[in-house]
Amino acid sequence: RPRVLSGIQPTAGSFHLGNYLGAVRQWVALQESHDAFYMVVDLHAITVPQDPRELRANTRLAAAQLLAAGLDPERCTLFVQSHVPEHAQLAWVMNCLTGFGEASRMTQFKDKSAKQGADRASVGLFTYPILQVADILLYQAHQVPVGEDQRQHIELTRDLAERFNGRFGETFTVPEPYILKETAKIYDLQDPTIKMSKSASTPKGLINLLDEPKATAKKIKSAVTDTDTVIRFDPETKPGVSNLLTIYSTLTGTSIAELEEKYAGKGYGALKTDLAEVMVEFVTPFRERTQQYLGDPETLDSILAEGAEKARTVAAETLARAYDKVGFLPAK
Ligand code: AQP
Repeated sequence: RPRVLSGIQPTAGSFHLGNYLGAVRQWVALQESHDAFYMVVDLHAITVPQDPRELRANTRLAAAQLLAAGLDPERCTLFVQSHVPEHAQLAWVMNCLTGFGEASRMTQFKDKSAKQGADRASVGLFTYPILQVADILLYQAHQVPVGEDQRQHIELTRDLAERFNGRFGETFTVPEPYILKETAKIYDLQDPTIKMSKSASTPKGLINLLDEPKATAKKIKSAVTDTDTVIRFDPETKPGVSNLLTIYSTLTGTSIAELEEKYAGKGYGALKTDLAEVMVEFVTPFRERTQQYLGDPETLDSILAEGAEKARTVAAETLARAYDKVGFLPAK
């Protein structure tokens, strides 16, 4: 079975619809066909200031949401990044292989550091993509299911894997991004030209899966569309309507063409009312399942402990090979 790896940050509490449709949904599907490793990336979460208590709670909450979304510990390896120390260890080696200019070209760092003020941004935020390189290479992942915003980081991973292999001999699998065109980028409901994101979106533009279903329905109903009335998938000229059609189509398994036909001659109001209902039907059981997993922290922690043990077996083997290749003296 080919291997996949991906991670999600435990920073915001609730996952948003972009996280789910862009990434987590694919994780659930891929556990059936792939040897899948998924993690809550708490090391990445401290690249911006964090409250320790919140981080701990959000790490469990992220794991509970992944299980609620359909990850099955019998079918995939689910773990917390900091439980596997090899991530930080391989990241150091990868740091030493990355050019300063190369790391400086990462657009996500540029955006995020600009928002924080260049002097406030941590060195950890700067080297974040390199930790991500280590995350992926440790598991010899063939594919990495992510949203479009991560493409550049996967490119960096490929470059560094090839560089390491070229310099020290075949060690790492060179991974491919796994990005589904339809859901690669879910857009903000109020500004459908920017991606839905926990940091850039306004509350009305962002759907948090754990919000009150009623509030979520309201956000769908007040989503920005356009002055036209035709329901047609055309991201260039009708980004708002197209975004709603993408969400609707993915959550129900109905094709966009069928939706266009279904709503031909009807107004945006009808589309939004129905989509609001679809959303409520989706988030209601999701919230309940998340609460169930959270209500039993012992089971949750033991799932994560087992996951970490499985992950460490793979990670330790790769790290040992990489350490040997770069010339570290083995510890006796
Ligand atoms: N709008 C989106 N459309 C499609 N995929 C998305 N992802 C995030 N937003 C969208 C994908 O979700 C996965 C987890 O990403 P993350 O751990 O970076 O989560 P996040 O920090 O909560 O994502 P945000 O909202 O994008 O954070 P900020 O605002 O900090 O930039 C990834 O695979 C990502 O591609």
